[in-house]
Amino acid sequence: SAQTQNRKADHLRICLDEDVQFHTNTNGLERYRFTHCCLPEIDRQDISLTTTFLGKQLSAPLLISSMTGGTEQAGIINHRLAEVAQHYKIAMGVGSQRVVVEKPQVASTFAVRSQAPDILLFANLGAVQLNYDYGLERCQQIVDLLAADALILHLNPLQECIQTTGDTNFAYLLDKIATLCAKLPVPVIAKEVGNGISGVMAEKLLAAGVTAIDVAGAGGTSWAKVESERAENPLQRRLGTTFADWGLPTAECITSIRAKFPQVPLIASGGLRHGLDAAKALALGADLAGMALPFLQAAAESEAALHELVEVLIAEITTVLFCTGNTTIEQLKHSRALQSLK
Ligand code: FMN
Repeated sequence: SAQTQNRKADHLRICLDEDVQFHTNTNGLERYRFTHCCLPEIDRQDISLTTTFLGKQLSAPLLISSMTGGTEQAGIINHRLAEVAQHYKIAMGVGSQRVVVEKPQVASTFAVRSQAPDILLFANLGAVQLNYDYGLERCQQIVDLLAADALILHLNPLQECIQTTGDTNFAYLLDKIATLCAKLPVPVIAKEVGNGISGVMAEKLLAAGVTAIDVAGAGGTSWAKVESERAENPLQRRLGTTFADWGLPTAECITSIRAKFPQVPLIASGGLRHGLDAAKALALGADLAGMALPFLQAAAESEAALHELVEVLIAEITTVLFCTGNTTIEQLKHSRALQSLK
């Protein structure tokens, strides 16, 4: 557990101080452009970003992606994130809760529900832990700690390859996910960590009983790079460098999953860096837009920086709606305002 805590501390430090983003591979959204409407004929004040996801109302289709917990600094960050999520009524995830099961005294660094009673809140665990002694009981414990609305199971095969003592037994995991989905009373969301979920894999996960997908595609934070920075042996450092740009661009994941599954609750994340990216992802069919690194950077700075970030994101999405002549996110999605450039 000391090892798990050190890893969490390293992740925050590396993500805040080093260049950890994809370089050559992008989120794919630059291949799209909104058709500008020179005469929207709506009042900008009438625009509403209100959205419903997994039965809960949000004031904007935004998610603070799963990041941290388990150390003092992580606790401060989670509590700042929860405060801003509650203030703006947006969704939030916490980082992997494996550390709590190993070390129950760090529970308070995750326990943000009392501070954010109304938000859509996601628990988090690596799916591979289901092959390492995690079953229904521990998953329920993780959900209960947050009074979470859903459990995110993250899929991170590449990250585990580059971690010094990574958990790389992914055999028969889909069956275990299916068993968990059948028994856990809250919905399960399958999420990557920045390498993307293809249409084919989404189909398998949904057939296993997963309720929603968060694509967490390529183009933003590269976990191969993060783990390469902290890897102890040269082979893994080199693996991380070689695979720094591996993965499916976020835009491709969204379009391929949406084409197969018109109704499935779908989260876009991975390399979204402003409200224009978020709006493009929504227009491509996502229901929520998630961001990790931008929220971490703001949270490390101050609560004021976090509030400013959310206000900017809301203003940017609102401006897209205004300049495409749409009053709601639902209208935007059906507007065909987004054009593919190739
Ligand atoms: N994803 C998880 O599902 N569980 C985690 O515990 C987790 N820890 C993270 C820690 C940090 C410091 C950051 C920056 C990201 C973490 N992620 C984790 C991945 C993010 O949720 C997200 O999928 C990924 O960073 C891509 O989004 P981005 O480009 O907006 O950063």
